[in-house]
Amino acid sequence: MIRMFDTGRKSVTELGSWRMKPDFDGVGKAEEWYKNPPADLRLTTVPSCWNLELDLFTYTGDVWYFTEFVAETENVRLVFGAVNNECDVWVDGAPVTSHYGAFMEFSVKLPHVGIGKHTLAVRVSAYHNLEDTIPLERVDWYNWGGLIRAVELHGFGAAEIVRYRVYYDLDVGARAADVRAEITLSSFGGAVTDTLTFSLGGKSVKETVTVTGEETFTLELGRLEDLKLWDIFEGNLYMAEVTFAGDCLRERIGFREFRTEGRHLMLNGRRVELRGVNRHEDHPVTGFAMAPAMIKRDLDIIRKTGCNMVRGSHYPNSKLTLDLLDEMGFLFWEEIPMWGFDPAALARPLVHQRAVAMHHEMIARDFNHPAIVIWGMENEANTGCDASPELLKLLYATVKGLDSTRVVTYACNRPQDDICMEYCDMISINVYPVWYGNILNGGSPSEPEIWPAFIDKFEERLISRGLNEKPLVISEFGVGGIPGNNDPFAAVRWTEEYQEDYYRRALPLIMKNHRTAGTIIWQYCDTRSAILKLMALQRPRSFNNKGLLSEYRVPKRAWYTVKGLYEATLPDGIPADKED
Ligand code: ADA
Repeated sequence: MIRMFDTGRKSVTELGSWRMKPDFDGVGKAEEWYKNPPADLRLTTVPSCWNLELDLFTYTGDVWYFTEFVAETENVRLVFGAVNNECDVWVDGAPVTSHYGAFMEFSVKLPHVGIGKHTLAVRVSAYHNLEDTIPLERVDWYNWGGLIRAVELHGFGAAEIVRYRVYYDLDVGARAADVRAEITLSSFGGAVTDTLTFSLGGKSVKETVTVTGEETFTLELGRLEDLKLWDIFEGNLYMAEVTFAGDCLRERIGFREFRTEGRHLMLNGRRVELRGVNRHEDHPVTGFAMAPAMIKRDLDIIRKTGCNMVRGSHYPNSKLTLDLLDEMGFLFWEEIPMWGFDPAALARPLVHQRAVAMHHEMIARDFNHPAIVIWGMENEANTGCDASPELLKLLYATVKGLDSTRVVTYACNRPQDDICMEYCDMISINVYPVWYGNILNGGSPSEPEIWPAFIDKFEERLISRGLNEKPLVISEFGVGGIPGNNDPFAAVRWTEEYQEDYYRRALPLIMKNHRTAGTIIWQYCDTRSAILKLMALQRPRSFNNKGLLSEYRVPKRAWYTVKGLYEATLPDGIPADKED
């Protein structure tokens, strides 16, 4: 997986060349394709999304992938960047692992696999239902199936560094931090004794440890002084390196403090506000498997838009994206793909189990990234129903238990009947008062000027529930404008002029409102939507057209307006006319 730095691991091979076959009749397992692949395989490259094969656009059943790898070491680990959505993996015809859930990295350890050539078979299913999959089948994006991120072979000696987390207590004023690392090691069989080292910022700590199986060790590095803090547009990063038994792993760390203080968001001791866009990691010609240069260009455009943050709607992004966000100094909100759950789905134990597992995986992969300042637990679930508080209580406790250093939230689209807002640090609401009807009076047409009254009414509700001392972020809002549909004389729904007019009138009102701590526009660019009856009627061209840019990243009229308003507030996002 391409990263913005050398991870230090000596033996890593990306498995990019594969053959595949859609299993239209679902016979692959019975016919043991994992042992005897069928003869009529097609060529493919990985990462990729199979729906972009010319005949598989709407296919969501099983697809089998086959390749070979050469192990140059006795012990290896196969690392899957992300597979959408569910898969089984076989090596040399024997099952080695299964995994549920796209957008999450997972891996399988293969001790004593044997130096030489091996076969690898993967059955992938992009099946989603309306009951207990995460996400459900009903989403507002295109759920491209496949081996959507890189597959890698990592080689080892007797043991490996599985992962590590760097913790620090930062004294912002003194620019100094007390640092420790929690390092998870694993042996490939028997006890392995060696020196474990952890180095960061010119300091190093060593300890001789013995590992049998998988174990976690804590190493205290002590105090680092004269730090350059990580901040908005100041991607000050420090390389943290761990070595053990011939293995080495590097990650980049940034020192910063992001927290809530009453209704404010605080970065490195000062108040900041979020000026962001929601971004899907998606492009019509690659689906989720966006090439590095495309991702970099998206972030350059987002920087030009005047944003200081990005919400990774609605799933964990690629590691490269996170590296770039770290380096460019963007604040980032990362979330699991739990979107639009209804009361019945919210009550299902399997949903709870899957949501918890996804938070574990997301945080295990991404804990060290300084850009991530917010964890999102879900998006637009029915948080007014009885089943919701129990789940959010569980997820909030899970996330806080895994990481107490970040702000935790969920995006709520029913501000007036939500009953869960005690289970978050920051209140985030997705509201489309003009586009989908007037939230205040039940659906009558309204104008962008509705915003202050809407926020006041919501604030009254927060006060009545004793929840008004938390920051409030408008995590989604926007209207559709079809690219190239211009009419300055009739600026009606779906024209670029209508969309531009909305932001020109609404955005300053939301930004300067005393109660808001941020605005995250829906959305960065147009994205292909699911092909479901429900969506098709509201999604001309089969796209969600609320992008500031088209799906090919061409700015619409609204982009220029948002850019002007956002840029004037940079870097901290606080407008000059902010109300007290
Ligand atoms: C929701 C949802 C987005 C998108 C948006 C819209 O807020 O979270 O994914 O569907 O609505 O365009 O309606």
